[in-house]
Amino acid sequence: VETTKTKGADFDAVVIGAGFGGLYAVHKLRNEQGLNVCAIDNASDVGGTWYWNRYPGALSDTESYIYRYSFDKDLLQEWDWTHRYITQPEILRYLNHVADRFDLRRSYQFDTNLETAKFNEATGLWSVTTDKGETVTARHLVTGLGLLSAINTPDIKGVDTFKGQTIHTGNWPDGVVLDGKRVGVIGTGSTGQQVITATAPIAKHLTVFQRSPQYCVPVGQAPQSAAEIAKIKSNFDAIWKQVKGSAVAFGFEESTIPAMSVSDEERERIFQDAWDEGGGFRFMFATFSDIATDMDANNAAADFVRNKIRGIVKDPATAKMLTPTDLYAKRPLCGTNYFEVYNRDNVSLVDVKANPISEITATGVKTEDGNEYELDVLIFATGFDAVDGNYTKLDITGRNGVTLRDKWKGGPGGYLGIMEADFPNMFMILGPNGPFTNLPPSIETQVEWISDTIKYANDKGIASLDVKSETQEEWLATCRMIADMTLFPKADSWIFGANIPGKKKSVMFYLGGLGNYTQALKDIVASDYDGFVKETAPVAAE
Ligand code: FAD
Ligand code: NA7
Repeated sequence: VETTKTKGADFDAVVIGAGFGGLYAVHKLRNEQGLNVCAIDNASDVGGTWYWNRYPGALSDTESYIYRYSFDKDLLQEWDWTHRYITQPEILRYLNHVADRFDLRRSYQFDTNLETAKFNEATGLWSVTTDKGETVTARHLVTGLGLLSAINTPDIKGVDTFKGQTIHTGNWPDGVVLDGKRVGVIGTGSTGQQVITATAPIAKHLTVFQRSPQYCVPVGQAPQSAAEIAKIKSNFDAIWKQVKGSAVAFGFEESTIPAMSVSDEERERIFQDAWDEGGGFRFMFATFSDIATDMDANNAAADFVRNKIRGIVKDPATAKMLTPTDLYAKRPLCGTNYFEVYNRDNVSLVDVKANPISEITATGVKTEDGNEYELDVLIFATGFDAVDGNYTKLDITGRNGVTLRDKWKGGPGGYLGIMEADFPNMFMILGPNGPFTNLPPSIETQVEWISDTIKYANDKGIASLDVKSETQEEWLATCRMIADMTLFPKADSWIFGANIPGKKKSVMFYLGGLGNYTQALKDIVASDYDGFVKETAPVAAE
């Protein structure tokens, strides 16, 4: 029987979320530190992103061998994969296996939503209330609410009148039948491209409603042989060392060569090699060092992809609609024969920037030019209120009655993507202004730091640990400075919160790379948490 070490509290820690982040937090805090942990998720089971996003075609575009945990050597050896990239069902199976293997499920209460969390300054405890009407107290609150988890369904007139089936990709029910149906997809981001590619061969007709065309390169999906997998497995120590020391943590060395420093032929060859090898992050970061920072380099990469689109798509008018003219500075996308889809007779493309959707009717979608598209199923691949979306919809109250929602009105803050000044003992996983990478290694890095920090606080009898406002401000200034050195803020996307109507565009990531980020975390520990407010009374840990 676990006993609570925190005097006067129901639990030592409450963990929210059963994705990669929350699961690992429960393992670290409960299994390794012996803390008494209560965990909840509003889903019916573990998986997070991979529980919810069950749409056909859902795939991680991080390669299989590094879209996983690295913390357990046996787990790395025993869990197999078959292809270079893993699909949603495989990732969900993996996370279920992890939950079983580390006996994590018994700490969870599923189908339970966190509604309010309030910090009590007198006791140094968090009081957490759920939609089941339960309230529990704990010293530490760890939130793995997900950064691409709060779904965004645009408020389009008549959306409730549609008589067919309406589905958001991020809340995909089981048993959806698309075969032989007239299917509409709104959205052509990463998710839209995946669901479009998977639906085109089975739908009677697929109508794609595109607002902004996006660059897409091949993902390079292919079976991986037993020999290749064995080689990776024998090399995992070196692989993780490289991944965690790199910038984007996608398993390749980022290029150090500026695009314009080589001849036109050489540049074309390097882009072609990356196109043939596959991978969006690889195309953006392994080809040249300055595609995300230099206009000419960016344009060269963009031009290469634009030419490919013109070469692939047979109908010139459709090709033109599919060809982006803006910067190549959103999250880089990749897929399997995405542009080829538009050569099919049963697929049509509607430009809803030129002709916005005016309303959704009982039978389909109407655009402003008066055209009507009759549909049986309407799929919203319209993305997420990313990063802070799951936080600002909750009532989270810190010191002096300040709420996170109010504090982040002008755009989210966040220290290291983990903490927020005035919210002591609260630790976010993938909160605002954390690293922009392949995420499992960043999640692990954050959860390990959170776990070490909680241990530090408990060992020292620190009742409440808070980051000083000035420490946080310095971090945010760094994040803004690095973002401004890149072209990313110039493109409107979820990375800067520009995809949600009314949301203030702001810096939400540390774009300095995982290696530098990890060093920043280590420096904090080495400085004995200089830059933090440490209150020792009331002392709780026994
Ligand atoms: P999540 O997996 O999002 O888990 C958060 C959980 O918390 C969810 O189950 C949610 O329902 C629950 N929750 C939220 N609020 C509450 C509340 N108030 N009460 C109770 N429970 C709550 N990342 C990559 O690195 N590579 C990829 O290729 C990649 N592909 C992706 C493809 C898609 C379609 C999507 C949506 C995301 C992708 N991601 C990818 C990002 C992915 O979200 C992360 O890699 C990772 O799964 C995040 O794990 P997490 O535990 O932080 O959050
Ligand atoms: P994204 O990348 O935010 O894409 C959403 C798409 O939906 C994008 O094409 C949007 O067009 C489109 N959209 C959003 N609202 C509307 C309205 N009102 N009308 C028409 N079209 C609309 O989300 P994803 O789920 O694809 O990907 C998110 C991340 O998850 C991805 O990067 C991976 O990391 C996994 P817009 O471009 O805004 O014009």
